[in-house]
Amino acid sequence: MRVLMLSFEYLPVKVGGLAEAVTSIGEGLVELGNEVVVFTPNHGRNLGEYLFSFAVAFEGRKVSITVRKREQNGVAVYTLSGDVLDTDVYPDWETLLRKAVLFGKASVGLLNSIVGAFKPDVIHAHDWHTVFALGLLKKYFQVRAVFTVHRLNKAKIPAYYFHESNLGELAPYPDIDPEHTACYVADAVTTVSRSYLWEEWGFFGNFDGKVTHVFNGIDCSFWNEELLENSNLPREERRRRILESFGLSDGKAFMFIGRFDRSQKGVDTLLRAIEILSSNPAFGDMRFLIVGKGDPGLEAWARAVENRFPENVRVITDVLPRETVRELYGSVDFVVIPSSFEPFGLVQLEAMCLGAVPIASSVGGLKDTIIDLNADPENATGILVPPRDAFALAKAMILAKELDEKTLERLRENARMRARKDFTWENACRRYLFVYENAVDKAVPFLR
Ligand code: NHF
Repeated sequence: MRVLMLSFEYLPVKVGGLAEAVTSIGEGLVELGNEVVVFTPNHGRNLGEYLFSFAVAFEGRKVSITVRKREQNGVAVYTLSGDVLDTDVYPDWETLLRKAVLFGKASVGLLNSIVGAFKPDVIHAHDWHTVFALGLLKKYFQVRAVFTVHRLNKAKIPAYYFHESNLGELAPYPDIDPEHTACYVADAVTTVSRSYLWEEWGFFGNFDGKVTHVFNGIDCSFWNEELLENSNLPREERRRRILESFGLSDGKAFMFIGRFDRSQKGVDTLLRAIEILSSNPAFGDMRFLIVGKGDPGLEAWARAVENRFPENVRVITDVLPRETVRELYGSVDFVVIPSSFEPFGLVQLEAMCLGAVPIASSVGGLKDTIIDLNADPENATGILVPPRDAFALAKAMILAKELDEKTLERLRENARMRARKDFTWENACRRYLFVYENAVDKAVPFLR
């Protein structure tokens, strides 16, 4: 099949998990013998070779759009440059809306120029920023369209932006939910885990009959224990060395890695859990590596916890290279993922590939990928706890700390197998192909 993908992120341009997911889907589809073209904004990066320029009408003036193209692992990536298309990936809200509109208009001009050589069988758009591109391409080229929600944004935007895009017919009200509109326009809608689909059924239920889930995957060739610097050393020795490098003595090591935000990633729940644990005798043997940054209030709280418990806690606010993160996963005992919600989550699978046992909230993709020790001890791959519950998390961490080596080894082995077999990008791509062909099972039978 010829697949045209629309996305604001494509590697190496990465802000969150979106870039990894879209790039892996593109490359996975190529590996299965499909032709994949990506349209993405230039974001001021100038990657690839200059191809041509054209003008589009935007906000009552003419804007010159420059097209660049690169081949990346078999995928043809076209970038669109000019005016607001060259800001940061996600600039301030108003500029972002204007950027999404201009991306839509420029995408029409670009497909118009290349359609003789590449007429897509399907357009696959990712997240709400592509709503105008999706609407316009669907309108002018009448191609089957699939829209994937990687994370619901739940914003409303003024109808004006649809009028400016020549999509007034999609804006009957003054305030429009762009995700709802994208799902309405698309012939099929997907999201990245089954539990997220169910948790957000209040939204997705509006598209009952054309919505389903397609799980993301994980690239275990990179997240691989054999590639660790000290892969020959026993795990406890790697842990001891890593903790020492942070100025900590040895102990059971728990790691958090992620954005410090108040709505999703739950570092606040972890900090509260550490405070609760501090009065427990088990605390003396527990070490916490907290990696990430973001909300200044949360960073200050994390620093305060570190200052209060200097023997137990280290906060690392540097952006770490992927290779360093791999070393950490390959050395710590547990990775804590206390998200309030998680469409899919990648951290748990990265950890599972590298033998760090996940302790995670029982939500979204975390719930779908992790088999809980209490629910199914034989097949377990980690421990699930209720979200936003610091007491439950503290209790689970004590339970985890007390686990014997045999149980831990079983958890690690189950987790490795599950990540490698069940959550491959190849599986994801095969299922997307069914969605493209309208041959996939619909959501409802899945949910029952
Ligand atoms: O893995 C890629 C990512 C997900 O849970 C993640 C999220 C955004 O929040 O699909 O998108």
